[in-house]
Amino acid sequence: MSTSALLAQIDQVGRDRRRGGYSRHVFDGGERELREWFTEQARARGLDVHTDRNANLWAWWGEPGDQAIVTGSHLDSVPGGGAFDGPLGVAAALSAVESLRATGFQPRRPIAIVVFAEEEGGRFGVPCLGSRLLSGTITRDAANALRDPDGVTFAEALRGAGGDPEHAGADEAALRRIGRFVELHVEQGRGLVDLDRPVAVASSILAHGRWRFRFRGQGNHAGATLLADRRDPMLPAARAVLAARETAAAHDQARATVGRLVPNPGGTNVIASTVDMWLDARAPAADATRSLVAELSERAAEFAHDEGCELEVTEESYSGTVHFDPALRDELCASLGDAPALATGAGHDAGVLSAQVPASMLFVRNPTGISHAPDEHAEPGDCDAGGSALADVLRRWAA
Ligand code: HGY
Ligand code: MN
Ligand code: MN
Ligand code: MN
Repeated sequence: MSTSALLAQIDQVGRDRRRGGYSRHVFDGGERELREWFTEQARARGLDVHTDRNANLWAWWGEPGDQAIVTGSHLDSVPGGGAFDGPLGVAAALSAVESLRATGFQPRRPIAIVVFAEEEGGRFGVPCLGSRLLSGTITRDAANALRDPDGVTFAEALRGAGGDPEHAGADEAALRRIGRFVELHVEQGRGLVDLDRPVAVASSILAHGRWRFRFRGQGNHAGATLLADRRDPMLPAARAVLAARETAAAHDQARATVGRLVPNPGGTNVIASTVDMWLDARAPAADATRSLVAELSERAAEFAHDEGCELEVTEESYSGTVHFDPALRDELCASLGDAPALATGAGHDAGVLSAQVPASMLFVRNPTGISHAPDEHAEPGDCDAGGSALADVLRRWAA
C-alpha cells in the first residue's frame, strides 16, 4: 500500500470527531485507536510489535538486535493540527517495509519502525516525551509527575497505554540496538517549494524550549472593583505577549510564540487571580534562545510590578541546537540525487535521539509551508516519493 493511501487511513482513524477539530490526542481516544491501527498494519507486514516501558511502539523486522536500522515518527498531534506532521513518517515507514519485503529483500541487519509517544507534548506539556524518556533526557519521576489539564498523571496514562511507569525512563538496551535512525517528516516550511524539489535532508534543528510565565494578582469582581484597586494579572500578561514578539525580533532568526494564555478562573465577570502564559522560544544559537527568554522575563517582571502582581517563570522543556551527523547527512543528500540539506525550526524525536545515536531526517515538500494547522499539506505524489526514498535508504543501510 502506498504512503499516501496509508496516510488516508491514519487520517480516518485518528481524526478525533469527539472534539470536532483535527486532533490526535495522546493515550486516549484517537491515540489508542491509532496505536491499534499501527499494530495491525505492522503485523500485516510481518513485523513483531511491542510497546516499550515508555509507551513507544516498536515494530521489528527480524529479531531485535544490535546495529538495527530504525525509522519512524509519531502519531499524536497538536490541538487542531494537520494530517501529516508525524503520520507521514509512520505511513512512509510501513510502505517502505512493505515494498522491500515485496521484492524479496533479506535485510542483513534488523529493521524497526518506532512510533514515539507524546511527541507534541499536547497533553502533558513536554514535547518528545517518549524519546526523551527512552534517551534518559527526562527522568522517570519528572515524567510520571506531569499532569494533563484534567489532572491525570502521565504515570496513569502511561500504564493505560501499555507502558510501565515503575520502570519508565532511560532504556540503554533499546538505544544500543539502534545502529542508525532516520525520521521522514513533512517539511514545516516552504524550503522545498522554493527549491522545487520533493525531498530534502535535515541539517539542523533550532535551539528551542517552553517556559510558563505565571502572573499572580488578586481575583476580584469585574464590576465592584475600581481600577485603582485592581491587581489584574491579565495586564502584565498582555504586555508580555507583545514584548515576546519585540524581544524575538531583536535576535537573529529567533522566534517567540505565545499560543496558549490561560486565565484562572476564567470568568467573564471575574478579574483573574492568575494568568498563565506559555512561551515557545527558538533560535539557531542556544545562547540566543536563552538570552531572549532572560530579557523577556526581566521585562515581564517589570510589567507585573507595575500592576502590583507577581511573576513566576518555569522552564518546562528545553533542547539545545541539534546538528545532525554531517557524514550521514551528506551521504543521504548524495544518495537521494543530490537532495538539498535544510535546517528546521521544528523539534523532532530524531533531534532528541541524535545526542546518542547516528540520527537523520528526510523532509517531504509541503506546498502550503504551513504546519500545526489544518492547512498543512503534502501531495500524494510527494508522499509516495518520500516513501520510496525511505525504502532506498533502508535497503542500502540494512544490506
Ligand atoms: O513543536 C515542534 O517543534 C514539533 O512539531 N513537536
Ligand atoms: Mn509537530
Ligand atoms: Mn512532528
Ligand atoms: Mn518528530
